[in-house]
Amino acid sequence: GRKQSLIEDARRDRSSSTSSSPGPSRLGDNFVFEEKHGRVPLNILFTLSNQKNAGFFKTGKIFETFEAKLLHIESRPGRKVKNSSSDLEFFLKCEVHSSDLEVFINSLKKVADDVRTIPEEKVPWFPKQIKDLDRCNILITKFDPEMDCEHPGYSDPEYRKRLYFRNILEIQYLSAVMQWFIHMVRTFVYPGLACRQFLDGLQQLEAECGYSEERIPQLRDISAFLKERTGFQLRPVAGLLSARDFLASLAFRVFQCTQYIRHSSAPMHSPEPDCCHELLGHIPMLADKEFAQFSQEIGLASLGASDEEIEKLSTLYWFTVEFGLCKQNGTVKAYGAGLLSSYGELVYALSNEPEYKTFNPEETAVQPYQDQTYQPVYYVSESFEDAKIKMRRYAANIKRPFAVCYDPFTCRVEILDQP
Ligand code: HBI
Ligand code: NLE
Ligand code: FE
Repeated sequence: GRKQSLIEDARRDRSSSTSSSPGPSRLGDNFVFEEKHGRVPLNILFTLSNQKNAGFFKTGKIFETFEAKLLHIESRPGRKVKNSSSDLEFFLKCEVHSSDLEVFINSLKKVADDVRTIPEEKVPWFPKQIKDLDRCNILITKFDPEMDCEHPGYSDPEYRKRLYFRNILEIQYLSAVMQWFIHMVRTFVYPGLACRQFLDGLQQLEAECGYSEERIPQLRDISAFLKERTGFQLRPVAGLLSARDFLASLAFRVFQCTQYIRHSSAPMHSPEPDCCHELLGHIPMLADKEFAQFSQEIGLASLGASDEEIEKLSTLYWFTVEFGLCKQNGTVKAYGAGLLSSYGELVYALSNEPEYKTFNPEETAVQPYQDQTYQPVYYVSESFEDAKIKMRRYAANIKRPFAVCYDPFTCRVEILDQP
């Protein structure tokens, strides 16, 4: 009936139109369709001039005729055209039978002005609630004592065997590290180099969480401790995760924590995270409210972001959470966990050898870095607060076709569409 006659109209139009107008046949190139029951998703924008407001119902008729499934509809004042009062602009999301696509659009063009289609954005999957983090499990094998002759454990078969299971069995050694570390923190060395938040956090961990020379603190206890302070919890992980998966967990205040320990021949620096790095670098910092929030905000900004944006966010994470310096009472102090857990690099970073740059997210995000040895350049922020504000501003400018909002009551991420 009516659909058939529209299709015939469209055919006639197409044969009479000149090739200078590419028309909707171009559609096919612009879309990557994922067909659902023979229907394809379509986002359409059109305007209706004030005089033609009744035209809206004509567009509705077309939707009906083509059995298009309407998913979302929105109107807003459009551009002003000459002296007419303002036009209305409509944004619609729908699903149309793929075979009808061209005719459908052409029919709309007859009753509405400025009909445009916008491609469906392809958003990478991301977790919406804590249990989805089970799917954030892409492990990256980067520092492998089996393959890499530079690895301090390469010529130690015992260590290699242990690391194969990614477990701490070297309890004695971890005790020794803790003993040395706590000593350094208590003496004048760390107070001169580490930021106040770190020293406070470590003191609390000693007083309340079983950090000591004699006892190995258990992940469950530390997790419960953090949960009470800042809502962060720990989750054991076998090694380096993909940046996307690692950052996503931060959005839920979950920190992925390695279990194995570095080789005892190189206690001062390990290129990869190990339990010394997590326990003595990250955990004291995560007990600070402001820092916890800073970490979560990086995580939230990463959800559904493009690969390029993930790369930038992970670089920002690197130069702040891992290797950040900030001023406190006029002196530069370390707040990055990669520095705090590595006495070797901590002393180097606060010597006058490396280059310092002022933290500025746009610039820092594209600074190349390596993870084999000490950093040649460190970013200094005026204060913690300053880094947080700048990072927030940066995150707000990341382009995503939606906004996310964390609900602390349900521990879920809510998605707000913003076309
Ligand atoms: N995975 N387990 C673990 N720990 C990290 O610190 C870590 C990671 N994956 C990626 C990563 N860090 C870096 O890319 C950050 O800059 C995001
Ligand atoms: N270099 C750090 C350390 O030795 O503890 C670990 C850095 C992990 C990114
Ligand atoms: Fe780390």
